[in-house]
Amino acid sequence: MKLFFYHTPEAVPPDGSPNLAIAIDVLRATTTIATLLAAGAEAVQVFSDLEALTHTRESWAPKPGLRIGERGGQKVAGFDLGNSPLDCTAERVANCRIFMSTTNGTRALQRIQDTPIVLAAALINRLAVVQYLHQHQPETVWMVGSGWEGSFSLEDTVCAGAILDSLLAMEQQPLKNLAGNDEAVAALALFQSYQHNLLSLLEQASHGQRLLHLQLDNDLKYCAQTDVLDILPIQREAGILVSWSLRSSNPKQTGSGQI
Ligand code: 3SL
Repeated sequence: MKLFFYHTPEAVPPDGSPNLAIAIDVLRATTTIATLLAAGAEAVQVFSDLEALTHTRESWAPKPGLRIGERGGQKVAGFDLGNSPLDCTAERVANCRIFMSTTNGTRALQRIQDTPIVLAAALINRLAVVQYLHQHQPETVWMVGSGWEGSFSLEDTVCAGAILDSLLAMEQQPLKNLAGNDEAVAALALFQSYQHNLLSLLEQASHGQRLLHLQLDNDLKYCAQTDVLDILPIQREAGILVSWSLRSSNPKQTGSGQI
C-alpha cells in the first residue's frame, strides 16, 4: 500500500487512478459528515451547486431530508442547518437524507468521486479510516485535502499525517514503504510535532482563525479531537455517502448502489 497526499483538489493529478481516495476537511465538512452519520442520518449527498441541491431535495420530498449550506463559514440563508457538527444531533438528523454544500469540502469529494472507493476522513474518525485501510489493503491511496479556495491548509495536512502515523503502527512498516510522495512525509512530520496540541494548531490555522472570528470556538474544540467516532463515511454512489460498519464489513445503510 502507498499513500499519496495532495494539499488541495486542484493538486490532484488529472489522469491518475488510485484504488481508494480519501477526502479530508477537518474544518469542517468531513467532521460534520462523520457526525451526521453517527447521529443516524440516512445518507449525506454532496453538491457544489446550491440550486442543484435544492432541486434534488425537492424531488426527495416527502421523505425526510435536511439542507445544509455553508458559504464563508456561515449558514446559507433559508437552509435548515449550517456546517457546524455541533448542530447534528440525533433529534434533528436521524433517518434524514442530508443535502449538503460547503465551500471546499464538498468540492474535494466531487473531485475524487470516480475513484472505486471513496472515504471521508477527519481527526474524529481517523482510526476508523485506518482500520478500513488495514483490512482492505488498497494498493494506491490518495488523501486529498480540501484546503481553502485552492490553498494549503494546516488542519487537513495534520489529519493526513495522523492517518499515516496510525497506519505505520498498525502495518509495522517503515515509512518508505507506505509514503508515496513528499507531501505525505511532511504531513506526518506536522502531525508528530503537534499530536499533543492539535487544538492549538487548529487555532493557528487561517481557517481556524476565520471560525474563531465567528465565535465558533466550540467547533474547533470538537474538530480537534482524535478517534472519538467509530464511523466511516463511504461513497455508495457518486456524491452519496453512507456509514460503513467495520465490524460487519458492510454498509450499515441499505441502498440501491454497490460499494
Ligand atoms: O470549506 C468547507 O467545506 C467548509 O467546511 C468550511 S466551514 O468550516 O464550514 O467554514
